[in-house]
Amino acid sequence: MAQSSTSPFFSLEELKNLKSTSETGGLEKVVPLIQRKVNELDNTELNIAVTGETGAGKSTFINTMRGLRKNDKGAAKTGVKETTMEPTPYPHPNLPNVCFWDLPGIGSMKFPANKYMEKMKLKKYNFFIIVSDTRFTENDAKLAKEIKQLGKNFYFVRSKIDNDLNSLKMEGVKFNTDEELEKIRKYSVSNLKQAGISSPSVFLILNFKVNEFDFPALKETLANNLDDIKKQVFLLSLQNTTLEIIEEKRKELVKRIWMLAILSGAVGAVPIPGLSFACDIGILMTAIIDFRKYLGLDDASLQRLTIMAGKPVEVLKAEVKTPLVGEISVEFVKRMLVGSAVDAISVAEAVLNFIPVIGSLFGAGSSFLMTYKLLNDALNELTENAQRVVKAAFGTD
Ligand SMILES: Nc1nc2c(ncn2[C@@H]2O[C@H](COP(=O)(O)OP(=O)(O)OP(=O)(O)O)[C@@H](O)[C@H]2O)c(=O)[nH]1
Ligand SMILES: [Mg+2]
Repeated sequence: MAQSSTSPFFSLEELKNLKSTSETGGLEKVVPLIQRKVNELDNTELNIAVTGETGAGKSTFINTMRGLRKNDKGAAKTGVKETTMEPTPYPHPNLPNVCFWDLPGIGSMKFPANKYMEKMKLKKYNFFIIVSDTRFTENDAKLAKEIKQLGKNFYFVRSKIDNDLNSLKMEGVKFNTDEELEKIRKYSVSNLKQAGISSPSVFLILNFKVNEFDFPALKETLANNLDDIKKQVFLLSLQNTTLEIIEEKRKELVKRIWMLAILSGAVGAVPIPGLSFACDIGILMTAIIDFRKYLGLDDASLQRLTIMAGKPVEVLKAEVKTPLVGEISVEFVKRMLVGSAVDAISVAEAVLNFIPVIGSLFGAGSSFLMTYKLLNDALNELTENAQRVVKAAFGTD
């Protein structure tokens, strides 16, 4: 049973619990359990602290992670001397639960390091990014040790790699880029080791190029070190800059479909006038609207991608060929349901065999199955569109 490879959002333990609850109390008894799980996702907060010395590139990094450039609405100010000594929150434009916090570097404070730790309330952050555009300082290391004491993760980011390479070019030096990068990495690591960090990993990035140097590896590492729900939220917040990111998002959204389908199945029979089966249209409409936002197909996301990719928005919009980005009305979803109904029965057996625990909860033709089928189709269609957009944006395959 390839249960873990499809990873429905519930653990086996939870499924067994759902099953026994429904057997003793009826399906309606499981609704609050599932609703709680759905809410857990929507309410999960992720607070990411970005710190480092003045001018290191913190604000630029935060903007890039949010898919923004300095002149965009809501972007953090860059290239100016920060005057605020307070942590400044920058919520993600699509997922405001994901928040980046701009923290002044310890060195920029007029008070001693231990006061800094106190004032910055380090406990509230899920993990820390420590940025430097030159060498990491004693202060950076001191902060990392403090973070470690709190049992949290920290990541060293060496920004402005382009400047290093440009300087070599200007000096007329013949060089091999990979070798130079390795030198910078070794130098940064030995810096940090000297300052007492045992095995630091350093990510070399250029803040304006999300697909170059260690930027992709950084995002992957950040995601992989988060627990299930936080990982999902983080992944969904990433801008669609590679096909891999889209695939990761798709996998997370499949988990969501399972949950919504179970919810719909359990809330059950909301009869739909004109249709021969029951389904919760509200769940479907909300899911489609959410999915296209997570997959970067809403207008605002496309606009942001335009800026990142340096391509006109028309070029990206031309790749979006699905009515799913239009207005999602009750009538629209009904038409989709009618279209899905025919083959829903044919997938019924496959799905129900695949997840026997759920299969025994819901029958063929149920609201569970219709929701599962319709959202899967919608997700596949949106994913294909998102893939075309990212190819057009970055010319990748
Ligand atoms: N070439 C290059 N310039 C960068 C990079 N990242 C940031 N910059 C520039 O470096 C300058 C400082 O960047 P900020 O993001 O404002 O730095 P900061 O750490 O927020 O600075 P403070 O808020 O003053 O502490 C700006 O002019 C940025 O455009 C990079 O990766 N490469
Ligand atoms: Mg700044």
